[in-house]
Amino acid sequence: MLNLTIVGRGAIGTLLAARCIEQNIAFQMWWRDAVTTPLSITMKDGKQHQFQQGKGQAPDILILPLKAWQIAPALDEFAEHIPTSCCIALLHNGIGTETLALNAFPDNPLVRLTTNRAAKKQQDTVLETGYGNSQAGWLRTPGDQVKQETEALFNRLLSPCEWHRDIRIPLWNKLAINCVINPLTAIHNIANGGLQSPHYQQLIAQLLDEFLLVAQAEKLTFEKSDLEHNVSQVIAMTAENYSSMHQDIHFKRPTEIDYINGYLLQVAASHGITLTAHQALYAQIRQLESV
Ligand code: KPL
Repeated sequence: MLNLTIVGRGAIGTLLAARCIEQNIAFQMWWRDAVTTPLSITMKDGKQHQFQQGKGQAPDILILPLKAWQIAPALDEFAEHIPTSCCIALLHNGIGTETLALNAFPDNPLVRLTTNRAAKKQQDTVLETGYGNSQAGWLRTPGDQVKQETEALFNRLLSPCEWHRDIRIPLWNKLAINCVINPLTAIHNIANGGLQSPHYQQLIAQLLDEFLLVAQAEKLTFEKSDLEHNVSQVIAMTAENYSSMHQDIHFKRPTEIDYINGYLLQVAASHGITLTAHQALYAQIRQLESV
């Protein structure tokens, strides 16, 4: 049986641990030794689970369900302790940690995931807030047997989970959603559903136009109507929820802006493209982070 290790005390990591219990998958959680309080989660169906720090067996699969900005320090921390056979899985919003992981672990299999499952955390208590599908793709593919076992495991853990030959497509699709909903809800201090107001429609259209310019420069093909549909569908389906960036600003935590609008701005700059609307949101979030 594969030894699955989930790193950190984040909302999505805790949700994965609960999914392991539901799916009868053996796992351990790793977090800093100094933290001794258990983590607890309440699922949408009302079931509750509690977790303690694991025993420290060497993992076969190491999942990093962390904030994007926590990935670089985590990679540094694990680089020396993880065997080359261990599969490293990155699961976070935004884009930009993939090359870091490929360089930090030059021989390990690497998988990149994104999920629409949702959970939120306050202190040591997590609440499952939404169901959704997940997308996955290999950044570095292992041999056939490990590949099949790993894919089967993620299919159970994050079901329904769709595997892509080019993970960039689902990652950019999610980026389009996050680079609209996350900064706008954080700046205007509203739940996702607040973006249904006519007041925001022109700006949302401009943000998507700018996104498309960069995607085209990267030779990634998206239809504007699909992006508009996806953004409004997520807004409607998560209307009552507060976005992760809203929560980060609210609780005075660092945001993932550098991996969302910041990533888009960086790719745009590499093509000589200026994005006024994304630049303005980026500056406003940076300002909010500093107060
Ligand atoms: O991924 C999200 C987030 O909050 O980070 C969305 C899809 C915007 C849901 O709130």
